[in-house]
Amino acid sequence: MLNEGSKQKHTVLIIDDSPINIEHLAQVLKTDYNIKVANKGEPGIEVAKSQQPDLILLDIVMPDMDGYAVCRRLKADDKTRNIPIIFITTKSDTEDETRGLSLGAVDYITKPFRTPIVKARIKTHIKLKHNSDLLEKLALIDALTNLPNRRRFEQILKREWGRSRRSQSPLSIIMLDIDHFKEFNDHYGHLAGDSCLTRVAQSLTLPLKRPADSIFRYGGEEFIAVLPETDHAIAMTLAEKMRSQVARLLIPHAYTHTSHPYISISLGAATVIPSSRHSPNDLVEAADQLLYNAKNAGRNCVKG
Ligand code: GH3
Ligand code: MG
Ligand code: MG
Ligand code: MG
Repeated sequence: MLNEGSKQKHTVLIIDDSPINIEHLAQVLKTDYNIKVANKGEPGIEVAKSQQPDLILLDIVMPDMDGYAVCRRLKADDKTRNIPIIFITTKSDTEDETRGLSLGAVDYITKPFRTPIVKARIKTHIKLKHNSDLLEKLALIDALTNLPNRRRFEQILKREWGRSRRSQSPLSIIMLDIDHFKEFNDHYGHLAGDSCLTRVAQSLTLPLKRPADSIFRYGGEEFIAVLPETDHAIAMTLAEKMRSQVARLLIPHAYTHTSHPYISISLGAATVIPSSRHSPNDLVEAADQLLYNAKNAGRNCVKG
């Protein structure tokens, strides 16, 4: 999907009941695009879901299910909602075009079409889709550390809360914060602070081996990990691994007021089997309180 700039061709799905139309479109597009075809609505929807094309060219007049119905179905499904759809049809009434666009199609081309115009429009819409994907991605990533940000954390926590609640499995989070980081910035400078944050962020990812586990930059020098299907003992072990991973970076910090004159972190690990009696926010607050306890206990430690 995000293959702009690479050699890989984008994929265009043509849904049309007429073999002649499909053949004609495929002929003019195949040098620039990978072409997938379907001659009916239902198989077209299936191909869209499984192949995730970059754009769909959709006929309107088809037996069984017309293009409007196909469009409505594609827009109602999370898997296909964001794929741009261009209607390509002989129906040239204002009403038809208005209806097509109001269903969420990005464009409406009437037949007979002019090949260069169709190509230009497809190119524009794929480019726009690429840009909006990129923006969406960037909005969820922290620019300094490259970790997903707090907004992404809120999405993932909500999703994992729902999953764990349905499966009645434990959900853990680890909240952590760099010790005496203000002093570090004050003495070594903000640029050194930034580079320290990046290195800490990188090392925090190392103990998280399962694809379901993720870590986010929660705030300035605070990070938070979401660990689905993880009981408290495992969460504590992971938190301890994170602590030692950061301590092992041996980033000098002469003003840390701890016995370890290097950058260290304090962590709080909280676990819950989600139910209606708790909210995701309660879990975050519990981890925050435990982190506070770790700070009070002398820092560079885990509380759970
Ligand atoms: P504690 O051990 O209690 O957490 O003390 P602390 O000094 O780490 O806590 P405090 O919250 O007072 O200070 C956090 C500091 O983190 C303040 C700010 O200068 C620094 N900080 C936050 N975000 C960034 C950043 O993006 N870059 C840099 N260089 N510093 C940051
Ligand atoms: Mg037709
Ligand atoms: Mg701090
Ligand atoms: Mg802090």
